Amino acid sequence: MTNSQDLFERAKQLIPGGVNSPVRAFRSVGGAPFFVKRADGATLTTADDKELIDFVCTWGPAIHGHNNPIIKEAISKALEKGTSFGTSNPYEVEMAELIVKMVPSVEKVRMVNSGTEATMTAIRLARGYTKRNKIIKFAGCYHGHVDSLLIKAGSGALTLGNPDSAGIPESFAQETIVLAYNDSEALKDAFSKFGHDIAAVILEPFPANIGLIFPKDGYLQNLRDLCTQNETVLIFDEVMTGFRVTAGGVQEKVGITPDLTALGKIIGGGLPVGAFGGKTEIMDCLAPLGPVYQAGTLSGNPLAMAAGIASLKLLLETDAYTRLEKMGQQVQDALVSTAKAAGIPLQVPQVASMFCPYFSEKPVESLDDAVSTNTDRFNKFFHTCLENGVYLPPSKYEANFISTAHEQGAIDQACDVMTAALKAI
Ligand code: KE4
Repeated sequence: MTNSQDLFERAKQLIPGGVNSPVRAFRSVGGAPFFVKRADGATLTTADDKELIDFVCTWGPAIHGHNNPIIKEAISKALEKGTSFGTSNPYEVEMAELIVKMVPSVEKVRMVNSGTEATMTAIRLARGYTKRNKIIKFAGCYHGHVDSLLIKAGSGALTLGNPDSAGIPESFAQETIVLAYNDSEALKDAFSKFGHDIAAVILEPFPANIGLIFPKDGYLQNLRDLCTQNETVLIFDEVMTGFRVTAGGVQEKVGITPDLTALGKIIGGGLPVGAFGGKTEIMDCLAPLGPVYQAGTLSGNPLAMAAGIASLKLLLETDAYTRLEKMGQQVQDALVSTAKAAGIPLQVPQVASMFCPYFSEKPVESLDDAVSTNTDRFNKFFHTCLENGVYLPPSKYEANFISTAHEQGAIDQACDVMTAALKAI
């Protein structure tokens, strides 16, 4: 009773949809999800003893691949001293020092246990600091399952076709203004209409929950200027892109400084984690110093901190980003050239170790563009790759991740499988 099919049957009796996170359910690509019993390097071993080259990388955290020996060693060293103390521990200080060093816009940081907690608290903090209620988010951006942000959300919400979740009171939704990403006119209109009522703008600077979309020239700078002019808090949700696209995230890459940043994934080395940080003036509004409350039993958990510290140090001490960029470009080149030769309309935006195959004639610059890409072709591509040992994210709205554990052999093999899958379409 331990193969994927049996496990899924048992899971469905007790866990809604048989999954603890909807995007794992394969609802948009079809078919039944597989279960994984172990993972090593770039490889997942399923409950059916099938080995897969993994491009999901547990949705971002596994930038050094799975079961990395140095991260594992860090966790077991911490484990010898216990799992959770309910008091502060030395790892939390080292983690804060690392984050502040790697992301200069973060002057102070607070650890939490998920990306959702990070964005949820950043919003509350911005509202408490500005004493304003309205926030702006962008259609298709996903910031975790926060009530005020599950409006026109991306990732699993979009995959399941319900970007507006049930259970959110209209009174909450009214405080959230949703704009189209990359539309500077819409931004200007919103600020001229609501200007000094807007507490915060939150966005994924490179939206990666509608696939992978890049800002038009000047778009982020324009947003930065409007927030400054209106004393609105600019929040970059870098839960996914932080430490992924560069050590300092998108903000380092594009040279735009947000007021607050939400972080997660990589800083936990695969264990539950989130963090948010930014200007001292804003962060000091947080309890116990200020009136904005936030708390967490397991925040700064020593095991997660030890794993995250090892993960960040590995990024600082190796030439990870050079290798990751090279592998990202190799995958993009292979897919684009094969699709061109086969006459298949395909876009493959790529940045560092993130890429996303869109079956589309034209470049994807907005949520509408992403929605209109060819879902059937993506699903065929997904399943053909999976049948041949390559696991891509089970939704056309998710980004693919490469890790430093994807040795050249795995990348070459994956490119062969993906290009063959393209031709098969
Ligand atoms: P978590 O609460 O899932 O740790 O983080 C939420 C979150 C916040 N911000 C961004 C930009 C994110 O991408 C996420 C979570 N990412 C999804 C994958 N696109 C997690 C996968 C899942 O929901 O199972």
